Order: sequence, then structure tokens, then C-alpha cells
Amino acid sequence: MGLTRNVIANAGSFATFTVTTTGTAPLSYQWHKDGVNVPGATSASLTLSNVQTNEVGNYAVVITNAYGSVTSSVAVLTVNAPALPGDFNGDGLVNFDDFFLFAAAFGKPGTGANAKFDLDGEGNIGFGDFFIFAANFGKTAK
Ligand SMILES: [Ca+2]
Ligand SMILES: [Ca+2]
Repeated sequence: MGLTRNVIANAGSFATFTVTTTGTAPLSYQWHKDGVNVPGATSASLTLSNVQTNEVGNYAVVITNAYGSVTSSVAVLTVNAPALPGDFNGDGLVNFDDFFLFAAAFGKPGTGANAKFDLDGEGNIGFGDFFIFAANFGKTAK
């Protein structure tokens, strides 16, 4: 009774937990995150919109009816951090290491292994991509 499943969501998207139960109606629900009530989360499913990495945690729901209450198994929410355009070497920050990679590919078609440098997706590696890169220069992945 009360099974939920783990959810993996991209930051900014939706995450939905659903519980199924065979308990005797009427049933009431209260979702918890890391053991703390989630305000207003009192239905058989819990939908989080615009999820952010700070919502990562262990979710469970307490289901109550006239005979008592039971706590579901725990479902884990994982949120994938947004991609960081310009972090070509994937180390989590945009810096000169990425610039040198970009410069080496500048002017080439954005195909194959070079596709990651075509930040504006128009097919070539050029100034349009550079401006996107420059706007992210110095940023770190959160
Ligand atoms: Ca980098
Ligand atoms: Ca481009």
C-alpha cells in the first residue's frame, strides 16, 4: 500500500509523485518532504511545478482513513541542474579553458563533435555563438 516511485526532473519542469492505495475510503493524504509536511499537498498525487535543485529530497505521503494511518514508501526527487551554455569541457564553469576550445572550433560547421559549440543552433560556429558564450563567461553551474 502506498507505493510511490522515484522522480527525476529537469530544473524548471514538473515533477509528479503518485500514490496508489487499496485502503477503505474516505482517505486523506498529507505529503511530506524529508519528514516535513508540504503545505497544501493533500491529494493522491503531488505535482511540483518549476522544480529547482533545492527541492531535491525524500518524499512520502501519509494516508489516513477511519482505521488509522499509514506512511508510504519514500520516493526520491532528483533534479537535473540546468545546462550551462558555454561550459564546453563540462567542469561546471565557463572560463578561458572553454574559450580556447571554442576558438579552436570557430568558423567550422557545428556538426559531429563540434555540435556543442553551435550554441544558437544555426549550424555554424560563429559570432552568434560567441555572444552567447560571452554572456555566460564567468558563470558557474548551480
Ligand atoms: Ca568549463
Ligand atoms: Ca552557431
